[in-house]
Amino acid sequence: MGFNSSASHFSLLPSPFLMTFSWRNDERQEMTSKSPRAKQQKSSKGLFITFEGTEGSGKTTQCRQLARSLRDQGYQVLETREPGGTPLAETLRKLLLASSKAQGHTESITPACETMLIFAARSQHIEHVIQPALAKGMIVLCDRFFDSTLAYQGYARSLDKTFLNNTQQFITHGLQPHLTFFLDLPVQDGLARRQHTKKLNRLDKESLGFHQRVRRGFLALTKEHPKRIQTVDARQAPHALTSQITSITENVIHRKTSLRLVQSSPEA
Ligand code: ATM
Repeated sequence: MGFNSSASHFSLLPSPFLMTFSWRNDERQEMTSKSPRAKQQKSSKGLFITFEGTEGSGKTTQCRQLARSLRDQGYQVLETREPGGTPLAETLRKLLLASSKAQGHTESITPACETMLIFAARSQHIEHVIQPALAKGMIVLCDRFFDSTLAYQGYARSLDKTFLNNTQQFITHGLQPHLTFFLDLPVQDGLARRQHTKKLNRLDKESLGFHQRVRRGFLALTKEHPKRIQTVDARQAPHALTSQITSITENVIHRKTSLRLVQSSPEA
């Protein structure tokens, strides 16, 4: 044969893989130790914490409680969320979460379109909000991040996880949370809580099977990243959960001596 086997292998793959392959090479070049982006990543002084969980697990409340507790200790804290966190990303969030009927049409959103809107929103969020706050030495608390993409789009929608990981690398240049809380709750308990608390969005209305695949996805991720992802039992009373989360965070702050966290000046 007049062509080598690896070239033929790639030519048989669908086009997103081909893009992924070239992004990987670009990334390798970009992240060499002398590149500006590698320096930017190394110079990040702050602490990046994410909250993950299935519907109704209470992560938004816990994120807010942790922010309050850290601010009481003098830390500068940024609370944010995904999808969203910037004006443009919040506009993309609306497109993602409203039903097509609410948007005045009947066109269903494809899994690929859903995924790309999430990554587009994340790119804006990282560049304009997360990285600048980390560079200042702030603690960034983010309600959902890339583990949600793997759980919802990867495990529940069955999109290719290698493609998702490579696209994440392409937009984040390697930025990863230092610490992630996974608030674990049986799916039916969470969905029952949700019925009472908020207007359901397009993803809330997915089938029970979908939400169960999401939870299984998160559980698989906790096994893959046992150091970064701390699983907490979301069936506990909210105040007990807050104390557990606060104590884990304080341990991480004290252990990571390389952090240069900014403190608010005491009030006069
Ligand atoms: P919250 O309900 O936690 O605000 O999140 C909005 C939705 O966005 C959530 N589903 N519901 N219901 C999960 C979904 N989402 C993804 O599908 N992929 C992602 O990467 C992120 C960040 C969120």
